[in-house]
Formats: sequence, C-alpha cells, structure tokens
Amino acid sequence: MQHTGFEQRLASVAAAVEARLQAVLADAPRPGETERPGRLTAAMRHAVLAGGKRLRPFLVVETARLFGAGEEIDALGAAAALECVHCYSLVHDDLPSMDDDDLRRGQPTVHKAFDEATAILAGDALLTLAFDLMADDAVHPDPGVRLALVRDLARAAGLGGMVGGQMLDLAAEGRFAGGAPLALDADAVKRLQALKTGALIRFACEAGARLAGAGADDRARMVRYGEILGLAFQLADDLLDVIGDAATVGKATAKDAAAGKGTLVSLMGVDAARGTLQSLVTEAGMLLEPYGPAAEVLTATAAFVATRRR
Ligand code: GRG
Repeated sequence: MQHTGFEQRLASVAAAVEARLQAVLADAPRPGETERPGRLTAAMRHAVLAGGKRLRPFLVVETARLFGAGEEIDALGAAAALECVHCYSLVHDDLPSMDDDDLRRGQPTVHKAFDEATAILAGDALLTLAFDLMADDAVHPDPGVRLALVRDLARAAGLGGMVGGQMLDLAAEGRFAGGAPLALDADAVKRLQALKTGALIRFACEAGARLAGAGADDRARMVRYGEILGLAFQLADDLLDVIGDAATVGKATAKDAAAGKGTLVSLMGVDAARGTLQSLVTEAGMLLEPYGPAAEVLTATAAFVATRRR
C-alpha cells in the first residue's frame, strides 16, 4: 500500500473517531445521566480532543474491516471506548506523582491546563465512560460479544495489563526500593512493556476480529499481530526518546536516560533497535500474508509504527 494511501486512511478513521468522541463528550448529559459538571467535561475534552494518532481505534476499525464486519456492527463505538482508556492513561501518567510531565501532544497536560484533582477525576471519568461506550447496545447485536469485549478491555487495562505494567515501570525506576533504578534485563523490560503499552494494542487487534465474528485461528493471529505491533511501538517510542526532539514528538524526550531507566534501546543500542524494528515489520507482514491485499493496510500500519516520528 502506498504511504499516502495509508496516511489518508489513518486520517479518515481518526476524524471519524474524533467526531464520535466529540459527541460523547458534549456538555449535554448522555441518556441515563442527569448532569455533567462543566469543568470536568472540559478537562476530559482537553485530554481526548487535543490531537493524537488514534492508532488503537484505527486498529479496531481496520481489523474489523479485514474480517468483514457488517453495517450492524459499530466498530467506531468500540474504537472510541478504547481511545478513552488510552487517553485516561496518558492523563494519569502525566500527573506529578507519576511522570510529572507538562507537555503532551504539544499541549499543556491536563493537570497543567486545569489542576491535579481535576486531572485525576478526568482520567477516572474517561475510564468509566469507556466501559459505558463498550457496553452500548449499538456496538454489537450479540450481548455475549459486548460482554467479552468489556471483559477483555478490563483485563487489558487493569492489574494484569496496563496498570500492572505502569506499576512495574515505577518499581523499575526505583520508586519503592530506596531510589536506585532496577537493572532489568531485556526479557524483564519486554514483559513490563507487554503489559504497559502492549496490552491495549493487542486488545485493539483482537477486538476488531471479535466484533467481525472471526474464528479462533484468525483471532489468535490478530493477537500475535497485536503483540508484534506492541513491541515495535514501544521500541519506536524508546528510540524517539533517544533520537527525537520534543517539538516533533510533542512531549519531553531524553527522559529515560535522565531517570536512569533501562529500555530495550539502552540495552541493545540504537542500531540493533532499528534492526529489530525492521524484523518485527517483516514478521508482521508474514503473519498477514494469508489475507492477501485486504491486509495491506495492517502491514502498512506495522511499518508506520516502526518508523513513526511522533
Ligand atoms: C497511569 C494507569 C496508567 C498507565 C500509564 C500508557 C501509559 C501507562 C503511560 C504512557 C507513558 C508512555 C509515554 C508510554 C509509552 C508509549 C505510549 C503509550 C505513548 C503514547 O501513545 P501514542 O503515541 O499517543 O499512541 P497519541 O498521543 O498518539 O495518542
């Protein structure tokens, strides 16, 4: 697939998901709500609508498309739900007690633009809104499918997923052991990252397949594709921290080295990391081969993730 074709498709799904997020984050209460505190809604909008690549929603939509999801399925609704979880994680990750960042997507972080208490609540409310959206009748006519998505999202986001990974990450920085960073080996770093960033990406790929009613073999293939993509995503993120500049990346860089944090890039070096990224893209392509041209967009996604600049 041509690079421009891919970019157009990414931009078009991003615009569609953004319109959906804008609608669910309107000032007016949703059915079943009586009131929406204005400051909290504004902070949630700041967290969600200030740009972002919308990679995870894109994966939901494109994997659903690959397996032929029909009109009766609202993949965009499921995608918007997942993006709410992602945005909540960024808001909480930026808090003074976590990464203490002032800049995200080139904008002030939520606790800077508002205040810390509002940022905590905005994150909490985005997380719960995500499950509201995922459980919506419109997402899939079969309640069993919706329930499976809610369960899988909870697992990907929680103790054995992203939140657990964040805890391991803080521990690796030496936050709970008297201050010295832990010297993790590559395997330990990979396990940490599979939870912290990998779990949501993997969920995105499986969710699209589940929405479209793909069989167990296809779902397993999408899970593996999601794992490869998650690894590549994190490796690229670590590379950007070393070689990117804050203006392009949209957030502070060189933070890992400053925190004395071991990453795959610090363990293997920049050149080996680039080589590994290339191998991951090749592996993703091989995995998608059985689907032919229909999967070109997912192959292009792997290349995009590996070479991204922001
Ligand atoms: C605080 C519960 C909790 C979890 C935080 C995801 C996460 C866990 C922290 C984010 C810190 C970070 C920079 C991780 C590296 C990978 C990552 C998630 C980058 C941001 O995701 P992108 O690049 O962001 O998809 P955009 O802005 O494009 O949505």
